[in-house]
Amino acid sequence: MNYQKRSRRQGFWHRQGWQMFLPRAIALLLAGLCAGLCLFALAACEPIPEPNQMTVGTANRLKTVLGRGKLVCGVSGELPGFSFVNKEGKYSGLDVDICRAIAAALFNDPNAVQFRNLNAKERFTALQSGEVDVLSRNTTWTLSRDTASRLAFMPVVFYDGQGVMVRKDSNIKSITDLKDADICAQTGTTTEQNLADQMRKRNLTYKPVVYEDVNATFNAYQAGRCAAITADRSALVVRRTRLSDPESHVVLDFVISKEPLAPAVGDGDSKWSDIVKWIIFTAIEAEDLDISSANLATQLQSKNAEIRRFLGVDGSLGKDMGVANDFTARVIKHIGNYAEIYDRNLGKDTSFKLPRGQNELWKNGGLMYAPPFR
Ligand SMILES: N[C@@H](CCC(=O)N[C@@H](CS)C(=O)NCC(=O)O)C(=O)O
Repeated sequence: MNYQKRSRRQGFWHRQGWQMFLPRAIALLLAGLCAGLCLFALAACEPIPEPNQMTVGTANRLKTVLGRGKLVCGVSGELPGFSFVNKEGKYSGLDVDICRAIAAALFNDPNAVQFRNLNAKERFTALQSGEVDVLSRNTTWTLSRDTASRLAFMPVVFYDGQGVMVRKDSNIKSITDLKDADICAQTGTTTEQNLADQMRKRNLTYKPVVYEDVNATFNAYQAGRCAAITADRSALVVRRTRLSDPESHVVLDFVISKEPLAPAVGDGDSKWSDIVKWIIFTAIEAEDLDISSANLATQLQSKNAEIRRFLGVDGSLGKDMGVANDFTARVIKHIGNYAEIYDRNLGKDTSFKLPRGQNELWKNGGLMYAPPFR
């Protein structure tokens, strides 16, 4: 009785002698096998993230971009002056140049960019899912996009406002003249909501005629399906030039909203957002310091401490941020300063000839301002 009790208490692991060795070895083997199988099962059951999901949120987007050897940039591709792809597949525009500036800073190669055309509706999902590294697509910075849509907005690259285009012979001169009009607009934009707010404020009824595609929206206006079309003013100015009879249309003087257009990156990767942010500020600061692609070689020899630090000749601003110390010089060499970017895409060197207006530097009465590079 005593024996039985003891042996049961000591149990399997406490038996002595070779008779007891065999079951212990089998048990150890089984335990090992079981642990191995469990680990295997765990690895198999763990959802393997899609390559694009792996880099969202807290992940290291810089590492992904550098590893890939090129930047994936979401643009419209349909908006001359901002992002437009011609028949030869060549991209141009202010938004395109922002993508190229990032590639220049990271790879010393402005062409290390793969562009993705995104319409208004698709653009945020493409960023949230990690399909694009940056969204550079005439996108208005708003509170809900910044927070609920989980984007991180970068510095504003174009201060815009919503406008209205009509036929010159239409007698529509002001917003009140739009009473009971059919008004064309693109869905998935801030445009629809702004129009509704402005019309409600004045107790004016109207009929929104909306399309998901920008070409469908402008074609509908051209075909006379609406008396007016509303969009960002810059977009109206550039798209007007593509109508079959531009001179018969006018972009009215008034502006009904604030549309600060800014690139965006996904939320939660502050290293990546810092890098993109300071690459954009580089173009503005270069204009502020009178450094352009034309005089860069001379400016690199400057004795001015501010210029030397900015261009990475002295100090370690770039290196400390995790990029090449001469990242600013790379941007200026390949893309130029903000004035050069503006002039060649929207300003005096183009057929649009958009005045700088609010997009002048702060010291010239505009809103373009870069914090100190120090
Ligand atoms: N800035 C506004 C409007 C942006 C927008 O998508 N505008 C249209 C109308 S011109 C456009 O660019 N469409 C081009 C496209 O869908 O590719 C926003 O962020 O919502």
